[in-house]
Amino acid sequence: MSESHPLALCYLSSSALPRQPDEWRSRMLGQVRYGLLRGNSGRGDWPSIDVHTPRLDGTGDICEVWCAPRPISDGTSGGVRFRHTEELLFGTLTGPGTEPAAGGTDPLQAATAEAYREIFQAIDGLGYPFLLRAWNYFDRINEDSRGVERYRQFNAGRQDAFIDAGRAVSTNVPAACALGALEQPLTICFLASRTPPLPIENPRQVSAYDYPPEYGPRSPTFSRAALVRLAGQDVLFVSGTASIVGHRTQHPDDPVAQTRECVQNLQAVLSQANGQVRDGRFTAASLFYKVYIRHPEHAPSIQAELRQVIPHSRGAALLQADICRQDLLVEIEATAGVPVEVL
Ligand code: 3EB
Repeated sequence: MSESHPLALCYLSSSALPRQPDEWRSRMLGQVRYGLLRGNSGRGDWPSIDVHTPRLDGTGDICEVWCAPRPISDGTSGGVRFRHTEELLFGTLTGPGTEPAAGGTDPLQAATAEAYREIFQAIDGLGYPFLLRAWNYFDRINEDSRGVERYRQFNAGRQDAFIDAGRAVSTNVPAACALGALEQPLTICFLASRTPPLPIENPRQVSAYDYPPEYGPRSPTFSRAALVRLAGQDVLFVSGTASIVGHRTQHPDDPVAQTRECVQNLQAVLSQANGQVRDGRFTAASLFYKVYIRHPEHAPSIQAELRQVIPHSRGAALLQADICRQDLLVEIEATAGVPVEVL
């Protein structure tokens, strides 16, 4: 692992974590463990969450580990567990499970608003006010509860919290993703910084914060990517990227065509970002991908297509998850500009 970079990524199984040298583990900002999980092995002295998204490309789990040269300190703030460096803060938060409550606002909307309030309180209080990237997971994302789809309730709660905190709900918004995982209480991890990112949009797509109301009364609050310069290193956090052109889903019944469309959208985002950086070009081939797939039986054809269209990538983790629109079969995300180690 590159020791000089302000931010680096490592992918390994949780069983391999304890085998890493202490010095390596001392650089961990935090960990996200993906798979069909039992128990909570692989936990340590850093923020950590488990995401119940079975692996479709192997057995066991895969941990995404964020590393930094010398994390300065860690702690908790409300429900947020965090660890930070001079420039960056990684945090995790797990909300309450969403048992339907009697009457009032739907519990997921309220839980989401509360979670984001706690995140904003934490990052504002600690001096890392710029939310760069958020990963959101919760169960039954496409199910209705009280006549409203849970993803839409999540969007309402998220937007409530941004507004209550006096934050922008368009243009200057973080990169994000929101996926459905199995029996998953609202679970969020995020990166925040001391310096503001540059939000990146995709010219092929309507900005999500400008989606028309047919996708829900409250628009999603995210940008297509967030570009941040950390000690001379340009890092690009690419949001979950799906088969959407304009605001419409493309190829509703064709997982392979959706995969191709996702990659075209990714390329468009990378190329927008490349127009904003002085040196170094972000390329699709240099990335390691997380690929969320709705139906496990689509995994082989999606994987084959990805190998065709991005032949020399650093690889990918294929995970079973529900995507936020019923007709989306696949969603792809990555982080560019960070060294990636796949152990
Ligand atoms: C889309 O482009 C697909 O609600 O945070 C992608 C990334 C999607 C982030 C979110 C949703 C989110 O609209 C879905």
